[in-house]
Amino acid sequence: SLCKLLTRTSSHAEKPTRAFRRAVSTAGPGRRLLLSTPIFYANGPPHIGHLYSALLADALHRQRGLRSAGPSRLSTGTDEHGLKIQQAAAAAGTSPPELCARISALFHQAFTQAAISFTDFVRTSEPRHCQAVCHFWAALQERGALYKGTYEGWYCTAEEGFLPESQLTERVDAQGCTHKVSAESGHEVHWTKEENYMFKLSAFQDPLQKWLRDNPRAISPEPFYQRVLCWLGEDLPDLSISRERSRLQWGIPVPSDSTQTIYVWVDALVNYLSVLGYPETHGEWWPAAHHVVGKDILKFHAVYWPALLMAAGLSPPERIFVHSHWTVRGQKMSKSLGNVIDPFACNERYTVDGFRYFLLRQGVPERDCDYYDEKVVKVVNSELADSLGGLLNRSTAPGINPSNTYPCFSETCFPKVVDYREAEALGRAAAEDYEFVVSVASLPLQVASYFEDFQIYKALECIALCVRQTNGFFQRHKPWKLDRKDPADKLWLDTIIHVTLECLRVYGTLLQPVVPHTADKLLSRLAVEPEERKISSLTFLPRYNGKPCPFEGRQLGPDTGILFHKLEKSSQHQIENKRL
Ligand code: ME8
Repeated sequence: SLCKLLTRTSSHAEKPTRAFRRAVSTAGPGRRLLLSTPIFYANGPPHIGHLYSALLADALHRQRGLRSAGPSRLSTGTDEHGLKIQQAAAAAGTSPPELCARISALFHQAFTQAAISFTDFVRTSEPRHCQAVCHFWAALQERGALYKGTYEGWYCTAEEGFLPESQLTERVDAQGCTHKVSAESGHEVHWTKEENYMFKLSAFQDPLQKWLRDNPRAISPEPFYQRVLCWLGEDLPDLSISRERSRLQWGIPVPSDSTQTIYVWVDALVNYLSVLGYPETHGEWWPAAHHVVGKDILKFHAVYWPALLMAAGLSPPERIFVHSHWTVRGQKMSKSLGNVIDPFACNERYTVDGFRYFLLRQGVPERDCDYYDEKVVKVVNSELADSLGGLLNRSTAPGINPSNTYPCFSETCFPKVVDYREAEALGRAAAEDYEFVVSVASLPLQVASYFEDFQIYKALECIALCVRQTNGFFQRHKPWKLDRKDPADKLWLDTIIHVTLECLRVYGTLLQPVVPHTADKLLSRLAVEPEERKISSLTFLPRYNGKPCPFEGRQLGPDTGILFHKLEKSSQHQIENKRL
């Protein structure tokens, strides 16, 4: 195949090929997979950080569907119990159920609007979830993982957890009073003493270490894997997993002891099982689960959750994908700073695909990323409107392609060569055209490998680079200067357009998980039928290898409109969350 021939001459194709084989071997056809986002606290409306988590999971989910890798589900939802919600409802002068219903609906709406392809939306106040949590609790108890103990320590309501002295600092308020606060979040902590159920977390230090050592890809990207290994090297105290009901009524009661409420984190984590029908049908899916989480909740997912699962007789999830945070003009997003960015307003202003593209293209899981409006306009205009849209426009313009068809490729103009330094003497394509075609041919594998490693931004970077190269190819040969009436020129003109459309077809196919509407528009314009849009059956330039190209001679799609309208630069500095 072209791919084989070309990858032999391309050193950078080595890595994706290996990674892709690994991807195929661990995720073979028919294999089920649950992808998940965290479930979000129903104490405030969604912001772009929440949307980012959902987009990452959505892109993985859509990409998997296009690879025909097997049935997959994408779960998301809202986390509705706990002191935090109880207090937020009181502050808003409403009841917890009313607050949760309202906020949960906003998350549902935001994700639907952003074309998140979720298959399950779970609310922890639903009976199916409460039943799953009770069953999970009973499993922990039956297996001897729980005991009753008196717990005292500094409790942080905002983080819903006890914090050790090492994670605290002091803050002096305007009145000169000193308060103990969490060093990480800055939220105040209170000394709390109560009788709780304790989970024997300390007993899982060795099993957790072994699990990670045996599964080096369990937590990605690598720095987060190392961080978890580091935590597991330190003391791992037992965990308090219930609260006195007198202090916390808004939660699930401990099944055998109504004076206690189940700790909100145990409650929340079980959502990944309740969406799978635990305790009845989860076995058909679990442990094939990939959790997308923010770095703030890494310990809960990479230490507590696997330990709880092992204690309940289940396996840890297969993979945990961790991402960092969006800041706004260098500051943490927070309601008190009033700089929370509203996803509804962003989708409206930048379009759904424009904003999806921006977040996934600019978000780097390993490090925090800064958001500002001018950057969105710049990235989206240059890459979606100018580079990709411009390329489609130029290569399908009536002046260039009057028959409005997918033109034919000519082997005479672009002959198959072993050493492309000789190319120019044989046909009309130059050595750099062969090099460019090599990079497009290796793109699908490269993109698959980046998705597999949770580096979607790198996949998009590679695609953007190839789009630029295709524009360069088109520009270099100035097809508008060729004479369609001259038979030799016509062959070459058609070949230039054919190669360009083949490239666009590859980009459209690979971009489907990220910009589904734009990709659909692009592929429809290229007359690519829905069943021809799978990544698994993507071929590039088959005519180069003497194979037939099903698109050759096809009439192009009727929608000749602009692929992506340029966004207007705005004088308004920031989209603020009007809902707050
Ligand atoms: O922690 N940038 O819910 P939560 C990027 N209910 N992502 C961000 C972000 C930012 N600035 N801020 C938040 C909870 N996120 C629990 C989870 S799961 C069983 C229970 C995203 O509403 C990121 O994914 O505080 C983070 O982990 C999550 O929202 C926290 O959402």
